[in-house]
Amino acid sequence: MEYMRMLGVATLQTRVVMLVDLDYFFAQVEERRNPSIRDKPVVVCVYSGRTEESGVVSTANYIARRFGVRSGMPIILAKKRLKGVEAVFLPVDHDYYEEVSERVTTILRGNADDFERVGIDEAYLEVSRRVEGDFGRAAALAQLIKGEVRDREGLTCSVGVGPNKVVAKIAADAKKPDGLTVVRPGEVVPFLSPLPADSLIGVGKKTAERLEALGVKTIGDLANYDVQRLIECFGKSLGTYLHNASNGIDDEPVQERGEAESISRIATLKEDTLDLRGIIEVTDRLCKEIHESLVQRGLSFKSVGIVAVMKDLSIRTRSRTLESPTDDVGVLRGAVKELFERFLGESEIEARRVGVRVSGLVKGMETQRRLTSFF
Ligand code: TTP
Ligand code: MG
Repeated sequence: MEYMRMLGVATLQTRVVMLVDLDYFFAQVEERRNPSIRDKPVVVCVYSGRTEESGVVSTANYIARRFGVRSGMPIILAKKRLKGVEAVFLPVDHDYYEEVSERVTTILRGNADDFERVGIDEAYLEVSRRVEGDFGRAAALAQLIKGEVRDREGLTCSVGVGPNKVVAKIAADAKKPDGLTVVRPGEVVPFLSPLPADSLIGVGKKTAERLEALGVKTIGDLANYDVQRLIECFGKSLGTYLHNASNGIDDEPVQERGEAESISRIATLKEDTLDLRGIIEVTDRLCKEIHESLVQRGLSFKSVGIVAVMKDLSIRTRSRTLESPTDDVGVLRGAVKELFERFLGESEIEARRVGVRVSGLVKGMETQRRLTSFF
């Protein structure tokens, strides 16, 4: 082992991954800004402007959730549920939440070997090296991080710790708000088995319905389902993923998304839709434009991302990192199609605008090959 280390060869050790998710984020930031609303139901809204009350709920604090208020619900319905209660309705202040999010990101990044922000209030931290594969130390580190976020930003978060991203994510959802759930490698299967199949990332409403038709309700059912049949039903990529993830297997790396250097294009759809074919028609055009720009600049990309601005104006993003950089427009189109396929399967509301982004940009592979063959 020592000898391997001397040679600089990475030794195999248990991975330890954390998912940190801020609690009722937008509403919690509003509570912190104005602590006098803390004991009341707080509902943060995206007002569409058509009438005074038209629009949807972005998020709500846990007091409001006890009255049945949920993200994505029409404001009118939230008001109905809170009738007779002294509740606070506020408009979203996205720029402010983004600022807070960036400061939290800095705290989290400082506690990770590798870091990946996945949304405005969520990030993966690879901590394998700093805790030397020890889950007890990881739990202590998670408490430390929660303390730092609380002391410096006045916010609570929920943390999941597991041997990979899939497990960490589900663990973080297991106890909220202000939760900490640690799932050691030996506990993964019993932890996952009883949970509904749609607790897995990537299993949205549609996929869950199709699984249910196959008699698959829990992650345990999915883990025991024949992998070949899953591939027949869902295609190679999703089928293999469902099989592995339900068995607690996932080796997706935690990695920074390289957002600093990226090329992106976005377009508004003719009508709000969830139809894959219509969306792909638009994104194929965006891919072509991005490809042109890449060729002009002699660049290859390592990551592909999609963005969707939904009917309620919320913004959703997904991305994938490739095994090696490429400038192939076919690979780009394929990755975008796959990401949208999975994303649309999970989404309940229609998309209004869609976009494509490539990042992790490096100088073109062709150039590199030519240079190497020169010597
Ligand atoms: P989430 O982390 O999904 O939700 P949350 O942080 O409000 O609550 P939880 O305690 O369950 O983690 O989303 C993060 C933020 O994204 C949320 O505060 C508001 C915004 N958002 C929307 O605008 N619309 C939506 O439909 C959802 C789900 C979130
Ligand atoms: Mg959250």
